[in-house]
Amino acid sequence: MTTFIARLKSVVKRVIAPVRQPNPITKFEYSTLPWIDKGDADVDAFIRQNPGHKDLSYDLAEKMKFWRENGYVILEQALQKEWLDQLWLEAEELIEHHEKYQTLVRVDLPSYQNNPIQPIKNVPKSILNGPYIKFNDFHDNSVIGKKLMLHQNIVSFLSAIFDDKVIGMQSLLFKYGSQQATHQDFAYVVSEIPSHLAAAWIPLEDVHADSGPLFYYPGSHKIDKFNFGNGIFFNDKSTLNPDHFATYLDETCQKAGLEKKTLLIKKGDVLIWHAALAHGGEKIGNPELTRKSFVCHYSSSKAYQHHRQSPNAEPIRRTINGADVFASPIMPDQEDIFDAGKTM
Ligand SMILES: O=C(O)CCC(=O)C(=O)O
Repeated sequence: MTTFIARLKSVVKRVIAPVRQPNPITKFEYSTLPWIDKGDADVDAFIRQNPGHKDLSYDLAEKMKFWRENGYVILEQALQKEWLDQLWLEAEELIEHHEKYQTLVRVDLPSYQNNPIQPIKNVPKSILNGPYIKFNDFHDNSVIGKKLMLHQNIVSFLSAIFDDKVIGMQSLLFKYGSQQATHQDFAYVVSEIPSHLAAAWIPLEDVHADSGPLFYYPGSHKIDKFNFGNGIFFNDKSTLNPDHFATYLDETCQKAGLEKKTLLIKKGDVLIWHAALAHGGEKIGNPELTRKSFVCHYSSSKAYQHHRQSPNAEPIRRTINGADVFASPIMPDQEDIFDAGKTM
């Protein structure tokens, strides 16, 4: 009898389990795409209906049309250089007196493999001053970081492509090139609607070709999504890994005839890219060369309603240029400790 019941349970499990498994997500759901990614997107009609976008350093309609086809835009000389210098000055203070600060850094070195995310005070200065470091969410600590993240020229573009209020989700600060393999951000930076995601790459100095510049494949935001074995997001249930993802993206872009471009922009310019633009960091050719940069990820108000580190709490919002960024729920006492940006 016991064996019969055990066998019956096992049959029921085999029949029921697949039914219970939610279908893995293998593409962006068409109905939830930002309007500009839909087949009938009419940029000129949008501009006519939303005439408020004035005083920008670029032609919004032209940039939006370029975005729809290529999955990125470069806004030339859109950011004040004094703001960029101030941000890097603060980064230098953060490194120099790291024992005073709690900012989290990611260390991509074998010795940190088990615990790559560390409070900055625990990481030696020699490591902080080298490659393999990403400073996480420094905008939490810095007024100028927040002002750059939600700069009018960036927010105006993003609010047009989302047709919604923009939310600054997270940021990374780099001293050297990341050398990161080809990827698309939606697999790692997950908003509640995965297609409602974009990023800005802000150089804090002119980019040198040997410093490990960012590379990207224009048009790659339209290729079929990679399946990690459990859908389009990479997590602990995935059976394939970021190396497989990179190989798939490089091969698929090559087969589709998409050109690989290197980002050699100047301080003051900004690159904004689509959730699904394939991109990565080139190998560093000259280890003496820095590639100081600030990378911000964004979503829309509809798609990002709670801070990822506190999904059940109402976020504390800071509003700049009509866009929001949520205060850190884990380090409230570290918010805006670098406040020189207040008077800039
Ligand atoms: O700056 C880089 O080299 C890579 C940044 C990046 O790929 C990202 O933040 O998604």
